[in-house]
Amino acid sequence: MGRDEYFPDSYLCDDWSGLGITVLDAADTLHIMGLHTEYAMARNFALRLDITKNQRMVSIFEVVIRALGGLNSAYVLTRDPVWRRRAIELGTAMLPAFGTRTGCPAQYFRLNAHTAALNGAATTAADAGTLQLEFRTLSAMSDDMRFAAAADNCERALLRAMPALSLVPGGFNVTTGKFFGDSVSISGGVDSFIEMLLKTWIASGKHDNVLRAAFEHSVELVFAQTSIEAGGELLVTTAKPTGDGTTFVPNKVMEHLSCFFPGVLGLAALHGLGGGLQGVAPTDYMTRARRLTRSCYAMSRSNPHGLAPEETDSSWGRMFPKPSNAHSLLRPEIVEALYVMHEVTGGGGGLYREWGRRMWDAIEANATLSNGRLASMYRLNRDMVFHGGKIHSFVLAETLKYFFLLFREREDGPDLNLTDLVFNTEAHPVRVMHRPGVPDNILNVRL
Ligand code: DMJ
Repeated sequence: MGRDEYFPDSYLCDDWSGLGITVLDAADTLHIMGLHTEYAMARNFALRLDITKNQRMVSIFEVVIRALGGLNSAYVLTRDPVWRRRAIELGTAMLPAFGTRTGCPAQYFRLNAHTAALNGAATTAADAGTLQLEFRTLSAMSDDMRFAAAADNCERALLRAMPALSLVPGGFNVTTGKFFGDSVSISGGVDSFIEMLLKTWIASGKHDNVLRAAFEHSVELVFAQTSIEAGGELLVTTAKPTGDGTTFVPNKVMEHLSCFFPGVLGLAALHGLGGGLQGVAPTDYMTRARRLTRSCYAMSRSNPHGLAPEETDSSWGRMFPKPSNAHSLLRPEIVEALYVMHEVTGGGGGLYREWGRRMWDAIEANATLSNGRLASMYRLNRDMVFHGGKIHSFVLAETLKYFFLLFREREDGPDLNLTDLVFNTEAHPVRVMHRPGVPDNILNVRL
């Protein structure tokens, strides 16, 4: 126990961070599911974990969303000080990374290094723009404002650099403070930057209106620049600029990663944006969220195996797994959308559970090995698939958690309603509310 991620068909492990990522990422899932023995093992692991001597070169983004997010949530849900202790150590190990010219960390950083020495200034909007919620939460947990101040400073650099007339391209240079890239989309590299504009606004007690305005503006640009209709579905894809750079031509390929977006729109509507929950106009968030959730679910029906591939291509009038990316890592985004839509629609007449049931049945039937472990699936575009690769920690942190929450009755287990909490991009919940006496734009996380 304690290696990062495992290969389900062997005893091999992947160990890229030395933090036992799967354990930290899964601890709150174990608590929420009431798996007491496994939760106690995870806690015991955290008790013995020495973060202060770890000098691995890691992706700041992955460590923040999975390890710090996991530690924060485990503390918020259980109040057990061991999680807080480790979260503070981990945040401290990462703080020097913010010492760049813009205040945003480079993509990779050596833990516990004392300078932000760069081995490349290029990062992405998502990498740099998905730190604020976790570091603000850590400040609330520790009463040490350095964490929130560092992440807020970076977020300001990103907001200053956002182009007025187009979605942010994926790349961001932490030295020049400029975005770069030759296409726009809301998939990998951009996704959680947009997600966190909304969620950090909610977590600020809805006071940090710069974040709200940036989110609302981005939503309109998503539909103006990257969305298409194909085969009766509404899709969000990748678009290239033409001419003067203000007109965009979207392709017909949709990424699984982009399916975080309907859930985000549903959550925004729950919090009163885009016409609110009652919105029925075509451009209201709820209308768009319903349509996009259906399209995301359709990705799982794009092949006879019932799992959604990394990418689908709708160039032939209906969705097919894109041959070069026809595998499933059991990613969470579609079931995440089903869960949020189930919650915000008061059950949605059972529709989202029914879709979730079919997706779960396909996982049980097709993505489970004879040893009972889940496995990624390759070649969903063919009749014969094969299993392989590792199980990413997000399968336990997110995919299984969202399936569980979709099917559980609200009164079973911790109260996780979407009005009082937000899930970070890795499905780690923190409770939110304005804290009197604390400046609105710094910290409003209720613990
Ligand atoms: C997760 O680690 C997070 O949701 C992240 O924002 C992007 N996607 C993976 C899972 O697909």
